[in-house]
Amino acid sequence: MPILLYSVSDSPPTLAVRLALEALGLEHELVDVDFANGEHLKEDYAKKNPQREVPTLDDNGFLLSESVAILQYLADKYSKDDKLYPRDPQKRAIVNHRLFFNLTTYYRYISDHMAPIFYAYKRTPDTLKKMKNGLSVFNTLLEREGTKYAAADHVTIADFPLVTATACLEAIHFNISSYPLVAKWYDTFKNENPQLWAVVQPGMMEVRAFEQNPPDLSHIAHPIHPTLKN
Ligand SMILES: N[C@@H](CCC(=O)N[C@@H](CS)C(=O)NCC(=O)O)C(=O)O
Repeated sequence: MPILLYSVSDSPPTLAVRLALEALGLEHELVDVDFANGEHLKEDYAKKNPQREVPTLDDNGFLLSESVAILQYLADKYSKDDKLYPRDPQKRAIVNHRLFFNLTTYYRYISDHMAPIFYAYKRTPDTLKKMKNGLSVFNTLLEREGTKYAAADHVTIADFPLVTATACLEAIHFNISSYPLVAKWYDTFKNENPQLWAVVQPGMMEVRAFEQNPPDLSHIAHPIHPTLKN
């Protein structure tokens, strides 16, 4: 049975995992989760992922959620060499650092700033400030390490979620030129990896469309978002 990935087409963490599947050349099937109707919140889905989030991987019955854990698992299990996820402890530590930097800071603040599209929170000077701080830190990391990609001179799994997070900024027309090394890294990724960018671009365009016309999720009873029914 091929690998299954429970997915939402414009979800940045889902797209990051799809980049890994593509980079590893793994046969897989996307199982579309009907986010707009709260399918991920239902008990059936919660059996697969109690966090009620996408993505969730099903590798022949082995269920795994949290995109970073999935990226690490796929690279560990299926990579033919150690380029995408180096085995050298220090090189691997840099990749892990970038993955956690993205999860805890960079994407977190981008997502908080973007969330109003989906959940009618307010975009505030504070969400903007935190997002800009994440960008500034990423720019500094690229400057200090002097690498072409986020964690090495070649693509690693660290680039995947950082790219899909940055694609959200492109979707909402946030200009990243004040962070020149981030802008250069993002362009390099797109230009040197067109087959990977082709995975992300349609999702980025969907987020862009939602920025113009936010989806109406008000009918969904959601356990954590106070702007929806509880
Ligand atoms: N830390 C998780 C975050 C996943 C996540 O935030 N997924 C969003 C879609 S982009 C989700 O499923 N949200 C559920 C909801 O908002 O109800 C990961 O990296 O996999």
